[in-house]
Amino acid sequence: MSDKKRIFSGIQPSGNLHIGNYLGAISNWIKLQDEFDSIFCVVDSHAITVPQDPETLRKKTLEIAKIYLAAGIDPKKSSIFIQSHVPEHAELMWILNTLVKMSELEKMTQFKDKAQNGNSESVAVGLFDYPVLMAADILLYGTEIVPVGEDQKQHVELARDLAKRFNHKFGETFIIPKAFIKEEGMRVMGLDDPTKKMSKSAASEYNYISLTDDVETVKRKIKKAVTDSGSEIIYADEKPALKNLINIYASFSGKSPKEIRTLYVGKGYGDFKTDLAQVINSFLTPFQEKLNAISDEDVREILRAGAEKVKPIAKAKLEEVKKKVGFIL
Ligand code: ATP
Ligand code: LTN
Repeated sequence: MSDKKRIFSGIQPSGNLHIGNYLGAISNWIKLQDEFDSIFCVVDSHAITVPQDPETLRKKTLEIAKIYLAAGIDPKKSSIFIQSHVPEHAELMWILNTLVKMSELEKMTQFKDKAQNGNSESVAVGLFDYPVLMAADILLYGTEIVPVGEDQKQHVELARDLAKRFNHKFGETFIIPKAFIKEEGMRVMGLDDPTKKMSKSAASEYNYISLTDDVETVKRKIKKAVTDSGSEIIYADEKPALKNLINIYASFSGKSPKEIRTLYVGKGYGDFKTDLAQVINSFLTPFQEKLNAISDEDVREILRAGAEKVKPIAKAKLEEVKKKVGFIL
């Protein structure tokens, strides 16, 4: 491809993408795609680690790709593809599975959260193995940088460890990847509970603002968002709910938290929330117009071309790996 450094990232086509996914991940990718050789994946194989309705999964897979495009991922600069279109991911995962220890996977916080604090009785083996598939995604493409939200740092660390372990055992094969986490707006918290991250699998829709929420829904959700005691607009760790709302305001308006605080001196939560909904909507309305203008046919074609472009890279790396472990090719 080119001599630019490679970045790789992905999002699961499960649930509704929210402003946390946008601010923590996608918005970051847009800027990076000029500087790096970029690959963005819709990770459908990861999505089925928890039960999915097949029709919804198909619809969401195309929707995530459309969201990438509407947000500004340019298919001329970046490759966009569906994970299951490149079976090398699953093959490499199997080989990496033989290098990872049960105890390493048991430590993963995402697994612990999703398996209700380690209650592994009722969850699929695929959910346990999720980080190894993610490591395969990353390592197959000689990825140097993995732009993700802070919650994924532990998974990228595992990919690094597995790359080093493989290299040590079988000789230099994988590039050691690094997580890239944006400082500001990196962790958007739930609107109904500022102690937990905004999440598309949250029980209540009042936890998140979806990228497809309409103007009225945004107003309603922001109005219902929890705030801290007091009435002043203050940016402080002791006021986590307000801090989160100010961070969201700052990310979408380009203003600093300090400027926002000054704007609302002498004003109350009501004024602040009305403006916050407006700030979010002035991002979402044009974004949704772009999103709705992309047809299923167009996005399918982009995804097909994306898979064609990345397949040779994945194939070559997997072949190298198979040779090193002693498979006959
Ligand atoms: P779920 O809660 O269902 O596991 P999710 O909302 O965390 O899903 P993912 O598909 O796991 O979404 O994450 C996609 C990307 O968005 C990842 O890079 C992740 O770090 C980032 N991300 C997810 N939630 C947030 C958040 N609240 N704030 C910032 N970034 C986030
Ligand atoms: N687990 C990631 C999604 C993901 C990913 C990847 C991110 C799957 N494979 C490879 C970066 C690189 C998440 O965001 N939940």
